[in-house]
Amino acid sequence: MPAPRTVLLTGAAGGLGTLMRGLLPAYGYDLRLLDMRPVDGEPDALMVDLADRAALREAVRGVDAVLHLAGISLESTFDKILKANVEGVHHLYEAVREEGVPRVVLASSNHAVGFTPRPVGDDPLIPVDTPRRPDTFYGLSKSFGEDLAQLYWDKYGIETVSVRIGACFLEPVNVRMMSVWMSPGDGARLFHAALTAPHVKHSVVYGSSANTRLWWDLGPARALGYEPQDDSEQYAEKLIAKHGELDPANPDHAHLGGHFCTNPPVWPY
Ligand code: NAI
Ligand code: 15L
Repeated sequence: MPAPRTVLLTGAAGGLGTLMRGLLPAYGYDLRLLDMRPVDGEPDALMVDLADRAALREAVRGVDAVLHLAGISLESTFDKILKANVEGVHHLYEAVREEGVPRVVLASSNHAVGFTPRPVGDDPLIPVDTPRRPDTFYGLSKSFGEDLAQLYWDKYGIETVSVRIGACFLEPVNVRMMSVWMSPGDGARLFHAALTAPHVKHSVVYGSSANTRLWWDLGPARALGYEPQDDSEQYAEKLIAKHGELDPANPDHAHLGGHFCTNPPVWPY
């Protein structure tokens, strides 16, 4: 596959979409933006709901790849998750198949494996082939997305990198996040690697920085050419002074998914 130039970025109005539409053009991409909401400062962005199959097909026409970030990004009702994240991702893959787009980079999430106990002490890092253990309907929809991506590779030869993103924000805001944090700069590096690596078939990788307190294996991401530059440890003193170290007796600290396992944040719409 030649290096993609024109990339459809879905979810462009969201937090991660906003960070990536700022950073990815420096890698030479011509981004086509899509969201169901207006995208600040981008009057040409396509306002399309993932429910609208005809509009989605038009949106993917002619692009070299899709970076699919759109969808519900927290817990919600099963019905809302079903529409946005299950039917929505199916509609996206159907559009991609119909229009012959060769590569998708899919925003999966650590919450597809959120009930996996976090490593403690000398425990090995969690591999990408650890059994799926979703911690929410949201995590379950990400698990579905990974399976759908595998199906579209096996059946139609559409390549996908499913990125189980940890938490991509400007800074980690709690002690768990020091283990799963992906700096925006590393996010752009990883998405660029996922868009350009040759012969990815369907690959699943974890998405985070090279954190000192990392919980999972970044080997598969590095195999795509990803070279993380950041480490959340620079925030450790401040965060530990504020919150203390992780407490093994606290259920919110027991699993990869943190408080999504106990009291997940709910999507507001
Ligand atoms: P966000 O909630 O800020 O943005 C999601 C965007 O998707 C919103 O702008 C929303 O309008 C759009 N959207 C939702 N439903 C849609 C629909 N039916 N049709 C069209 N657009 C729709 O989420 P964020 O943080 O930017 O995350 C982006 C993606 O990355 C999500 O898929 C999320 O699950 C995934 N992810 C993000 C992480 C992070 O740290 N930000 C961590 C793990 C996964
Ligand atoms: C996610 O999947 C969410 O989309 C994001 O908002 C963060 O909360 C992140 O996981 C996390 O695990 O912290």
